[in-house]
Amino acid sequence: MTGYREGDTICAEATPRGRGGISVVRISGPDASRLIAEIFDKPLPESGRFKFGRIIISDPEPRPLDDVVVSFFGNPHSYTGEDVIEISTHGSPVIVAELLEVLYRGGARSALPGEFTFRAYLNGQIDLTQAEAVSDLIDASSREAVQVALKQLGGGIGRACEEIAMLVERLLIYAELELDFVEEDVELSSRDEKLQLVSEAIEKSEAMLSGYQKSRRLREGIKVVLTGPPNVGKSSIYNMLLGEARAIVHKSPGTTRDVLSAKIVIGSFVYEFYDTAGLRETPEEIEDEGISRALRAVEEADIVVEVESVDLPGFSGKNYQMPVVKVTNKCDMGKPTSTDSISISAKTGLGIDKLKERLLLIASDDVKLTDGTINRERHYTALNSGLMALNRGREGLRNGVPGDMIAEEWREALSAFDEISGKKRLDEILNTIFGKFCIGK
Ligand SMILES: Nc1nc2c(ncn2[C@@H]2O[C@H](COP(=O)(O)OP(=O)(O)O)[C@@H](O)[C@H]2O)c(=O)[nH]1
Ligand SMILES: [Mg+2]
Repeated sequence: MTGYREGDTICAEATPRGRGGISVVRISGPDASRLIAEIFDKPLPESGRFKFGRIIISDPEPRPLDDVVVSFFGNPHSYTGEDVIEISTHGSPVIVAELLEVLYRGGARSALPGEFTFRAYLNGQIDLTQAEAVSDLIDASSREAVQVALKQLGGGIGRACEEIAMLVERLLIYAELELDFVEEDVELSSRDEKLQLVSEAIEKSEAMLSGYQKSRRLREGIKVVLTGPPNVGKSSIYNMLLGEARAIVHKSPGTTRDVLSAKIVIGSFVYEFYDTAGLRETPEEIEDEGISRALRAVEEADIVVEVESVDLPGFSGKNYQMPVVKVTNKCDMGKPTSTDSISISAKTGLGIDKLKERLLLIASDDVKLTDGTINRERHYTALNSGLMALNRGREGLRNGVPGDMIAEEWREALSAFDEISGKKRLDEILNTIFGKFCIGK
């Protein structure tokens, strides 16, 4: 288990350790107001208010420690759902250490990592996905990641799961009731009605799953594959984007045979670029393998960059599943013939910024995530197993499988959806989520 105890009063420094403008010490639990009454020279402010005053400690003679601001958030209108008091001191590690010492002596205990957030979860202030969002928000390293975490903090995932769970709950209730009346052969709802309920649940689950792919890309990198015939300058563009000569560039066609990849950051997105073998009809044997690898890379791409050059004009005319950016290279040699492509020169750097801008635009368009977008392996696994149970249940309904067996599928689906929002408090889930927190959160 997480090692958290409930019911006692915890305290910790909520700001990073060290010297600064202010430091904040946070206290949560039933003894919070008593602890402050013992050391603050003013009465506790009303809930939701703050008061400026002095901390005086007995050492054993009374001695002033610091002038502080005390904020009070009365149960249940606080982060944790308990009485919470935040003391803003001057940002000195010595003051903070002494203050904490006094609180320990008064009966408070040092909070474990993530324990404030854990209490918020226990007291129903937030669900598990929101607790994860708090940790994501603190860890976010790009603007987009902050956006995603903030959305999740709003509880959209929990609500989306709840919507699906309610559909499944109805199916389960029908199934259980019908089992009770099995002798009388009562049917509380028609098979069509049940099929409609489960289909709706399946559709919603699938929509949530597809959003996952996008949000994962945000963190792991957007796959951009350079493709086109040999010698148009794919490797040169790749090197230019990376800012170093990673791929071999040569005037003889068919130089690139393996797929190379490297990550770079454009704007606040991470892109993973792939340089591939040129696509041509009559290659040598080893090049043939390179070409099939190139084709596979294109299939897995998030964005395809198709390259032609002034001396070797012509695009493939292929239809791709993903966004395509057309690029005409070697514009230092003359004017391009096609008009719907970006003119660049890997030799002089002309137009490279335009290419980057286009890639940025595609990525930002692509990540307009909805409220219910899941973004963790944990969500994905649970959602997926819920979806599989729903599909099995639907098959069962269609094939006239006995009601008790179908009910089992609904139960499994329901527990999968509850697992995401944490309605079911599984020890191991709690450990992995709260174990990563820092103290004071
Ligand atoms: N003039 C000019 N030559 C280029 C440019 N980009 C590539 N090349 C030349 O075109 C040839 C093929 O380049 P490479 O990057 O190996 O093409 P790839 O086969 O598509 O990877 C090399 O001789 C490069 O020096 C460019 O922008 N301008
Ligand atoms: Mg090449």
